[in-house]
Amino acid sequence: MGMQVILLQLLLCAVLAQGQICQTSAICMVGKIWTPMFKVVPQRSDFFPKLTSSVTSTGSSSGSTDPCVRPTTNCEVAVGGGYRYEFVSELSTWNAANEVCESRGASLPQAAFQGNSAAFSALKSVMDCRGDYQGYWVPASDRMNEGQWKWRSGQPLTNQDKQNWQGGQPDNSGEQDCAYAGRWSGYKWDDGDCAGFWSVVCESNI
Ligand SMILES: [Ca+2]
Ligand SMILES: [Ca+2]
Repeated sequence: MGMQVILLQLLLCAVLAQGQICQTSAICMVGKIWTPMFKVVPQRSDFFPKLTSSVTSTGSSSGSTDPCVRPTTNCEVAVGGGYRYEFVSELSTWNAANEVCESRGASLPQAAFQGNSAAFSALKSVMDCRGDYQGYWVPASDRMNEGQWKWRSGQPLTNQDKQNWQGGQPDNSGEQDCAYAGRWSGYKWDDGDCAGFWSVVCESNI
């Protein structure tokens, strides 16, 4: 990725953050993609209603000082319901999130949101693992046809799938076409900007 692209992403982040502070601490390789490691610091209490100012992660930390090496914890991988879940990225766009999972032979979490409660419990334990990440991408979008939500695989969302939405969502506020699960709602979904930045857990069959 060239510097111009990185600068563009910085600009995008600044625009999309809308009142939050956008910082980049390092340019790191995520999967095969050079990615700025943004730290979006929420300032709007209405956007992150349950965010606390000092949240520490659970589990043991590796204590690395390399900005491209996340402190690892013993709760970033979990297995349940026939699926394996692994935390792989702090902040990615929806496209990059799908690509980083697919490059690992996995996908963003889908089975966990389709009634597989053991899978959801495993996914939740990974999403809860690091308390400072507030949202996680879901492989569903309505980018092709507004209001026609589909899984990344192309399958339309069923009525049961749609029970994942938070109350009042999806609202397409300001053009929102990609789904993410918000910690503050118990990981119910909101539609967000596909170029926004949320965290990434990958799902794979075991
Ligand atoms: Ca939309
Ligand atoms: Ca929304």
